[in-house]
Amino acid sequence: MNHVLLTAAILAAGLTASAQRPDATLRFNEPAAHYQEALPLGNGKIGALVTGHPVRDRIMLNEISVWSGGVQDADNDTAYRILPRIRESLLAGKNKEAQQLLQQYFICKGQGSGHGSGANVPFGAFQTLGDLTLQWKDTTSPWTGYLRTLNLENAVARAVWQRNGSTYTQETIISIPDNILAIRIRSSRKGGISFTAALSRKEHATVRANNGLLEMTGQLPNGDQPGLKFAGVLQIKTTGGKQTTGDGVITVDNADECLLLFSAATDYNMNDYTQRLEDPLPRVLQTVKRLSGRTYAQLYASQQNGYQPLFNRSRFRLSATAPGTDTASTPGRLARYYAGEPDPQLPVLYYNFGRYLLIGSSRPGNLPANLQGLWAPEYQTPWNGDYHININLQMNYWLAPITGLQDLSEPLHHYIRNLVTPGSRTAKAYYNAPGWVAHVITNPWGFTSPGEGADWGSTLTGGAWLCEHLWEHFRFTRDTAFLREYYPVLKGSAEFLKAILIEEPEHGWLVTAPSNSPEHSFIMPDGTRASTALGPTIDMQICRELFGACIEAARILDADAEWSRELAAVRGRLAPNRIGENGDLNEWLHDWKDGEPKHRHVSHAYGLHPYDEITPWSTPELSAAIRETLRQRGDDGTGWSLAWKINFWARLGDGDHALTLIHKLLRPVPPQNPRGGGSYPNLFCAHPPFQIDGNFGGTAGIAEMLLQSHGDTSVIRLLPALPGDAGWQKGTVKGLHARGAFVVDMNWDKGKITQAAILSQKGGVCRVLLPAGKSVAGGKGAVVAKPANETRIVEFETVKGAKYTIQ
Ligand code: FUC
Repeated sequence: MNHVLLTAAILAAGLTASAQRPDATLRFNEPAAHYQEALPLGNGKIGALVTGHPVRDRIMLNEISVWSGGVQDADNDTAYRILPRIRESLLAGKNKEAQQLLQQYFICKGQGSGHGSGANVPFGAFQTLGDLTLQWKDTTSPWTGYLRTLNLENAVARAVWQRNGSTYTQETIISIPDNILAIRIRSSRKGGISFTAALSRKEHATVRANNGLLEMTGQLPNGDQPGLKFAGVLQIKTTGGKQTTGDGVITVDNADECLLLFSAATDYNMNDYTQRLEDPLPRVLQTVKRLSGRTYAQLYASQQNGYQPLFNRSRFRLSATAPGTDTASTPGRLARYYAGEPDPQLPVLYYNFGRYLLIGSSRPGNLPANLQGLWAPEYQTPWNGDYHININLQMNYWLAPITGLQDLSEPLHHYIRNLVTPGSRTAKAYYNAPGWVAHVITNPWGFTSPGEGADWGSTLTGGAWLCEHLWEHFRFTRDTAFLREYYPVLKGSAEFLKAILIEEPEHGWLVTAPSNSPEHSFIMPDGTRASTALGPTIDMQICRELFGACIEAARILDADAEWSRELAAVRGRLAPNRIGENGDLNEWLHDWKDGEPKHRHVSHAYGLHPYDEITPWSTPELSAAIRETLRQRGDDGTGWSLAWKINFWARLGDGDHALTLIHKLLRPVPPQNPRGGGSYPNLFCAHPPFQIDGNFGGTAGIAEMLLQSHGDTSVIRLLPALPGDAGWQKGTVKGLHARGAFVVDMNWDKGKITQAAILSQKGGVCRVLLPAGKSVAGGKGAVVAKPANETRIVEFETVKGAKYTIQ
């Protein structure tokens, strides 16, 4: 590429190279050839992946509720009868036999997830809505000076290029308040814009031109039941030139400027997924018509009002820069960073991108972010793009409370609540138990049965793990009304677990049965390989966490005193964490060998993160055992596995090791030949394939390196895991949240806090690990904690709305 031309193009577009913050811009010198190079935009409902091609531009469209399949009864109603036999086998140490029984009688009815290919079975799949393509009339002249950026500060995807002496600028936004995708195309030469726009979908859709608009409508497969209906509408407004509609296309000739508006909806009913809304087309037409009088500037202004307040709640900045990173392409930066060149702004960009993606894929009133957020160009999205609850959906939301986006967890909370009714049926069918259960795979149609493979699909603590997010929401916000509202969900999950626990023969501990440690297998001393087990460590940790949360919640809400006493007694009898012969934490009740020593799930470290019963300061021995477990597992893994490990090392207070994992997470993965975990050119996390959990988990991990507030007393720890790397020694972060409803801003230099401020949102006691030599001053300047020679925990009563300064 001619450098002079590139500079000219940038200047023509009113940008300067240095105006692009390396910590807030994704940048490419080419159009996207793969979706993992495209620029994602979203408002939590509509999503787009923009390729920005000057000849054949493809914008991949999504709507978060575009799910095939539908409500089904997948519970095997007589399964509970076999439960005693399964348990007997487990108690007799015949795990393989138990697993065979499980596979035979204790899986879901029907085809389950369709072995991950469920698009055309009742489970369904999250699918693309279709494509918007812009076929430019001029297919032959070359283009130069190409630049494509995604600016995370204003959520604008922009492509600029020169062709035939004209500079073209294409800007795309998706507005949160207006629920519209808007593309503005400009040409510096009058009459320079000629293209044909089409909406398309390979299956189950019809496109027609109607009154100058393009309408795409369709209905997805759901066996012999009616499937979900969807609709998308495109309108193009042109300045100059002319516009004609043809057979399912709109053609624009010689326009000076164009504004494309697109909106979409389905008949998925958020209030009751067993029912359908009315036909979505009239609703979408109404949205497009209502907005058709607006200029791009007006739409942009309203989009900024929707987006910026969310994005700006938290900013993380490192002072160090590396030359050239403000003009280098994102894939170029990934390659150089992985080769060991410094680019301290790249992890910051990752942090900003993670928050950007959550704002784009999770919006109150909608479904939660799925395995791909809401960006899926596929018809058979990998793993159905579903809601896996043995790590993945949970990981999607770890970043929300810490990075100031907790209100965007509402879709998750709503989703969890929706699992209660079907989960109660599943609890009866399989365990003859009260309360509710959800296993491993779930969908927006209320699927809570075990999956079709006993080895992976029957972990019975998926729903209970989700409950952690309800409790953590309370810990972060101290919102008692929320706790009251969701307490029955927590309680129902605890009631289920309490009812299904059995005594194991050796110590009389209470354990779950049958369950497994997510997707892992063990080798028993006699050489038996299996997955089905009594009381895998993670289950026990989840029980302790949930029961503890329920006991505490009942106390706060002044409810269920008797039940909560019973629960406390049961909690005390749960199988404890145990350290094995090799110094690592046991993953199962016994010190069995790992089926796969490098397995991606490190489920038994759940007690360290996300749960916090194990910490370096309260349980140093267990903490050391997890360190050993992590050493044995190694530093490689799928994308989300690497992300989880960042969080583990941050909680272990080892910033250097956390940075090693960040480095791995940023390993460039080519879309054409993806192998091993890392990042695609557009920073989408590569499992591979693309899975967004790694983006969100990685962002949460970075936040955990900067601020922690877990553990019994929720002590706020500033920079608990700052790496020794030169690039991290000076920085600022604002808007990180701590448990207890505190918001923390801080600056550091030479790796040490220079100043911090803690805003108390709700009042109450604040505990901080105060660095040596620092004091805390209250709102009116009064010193509430004096400096000391050593780092220590100080505790002070706060006033709601007041800010406390550490300096
Ligand atoms: C979990 C993981 C897999 C994959 C799938 C979607 O089951 O074990 O690696 O991420 O979810």
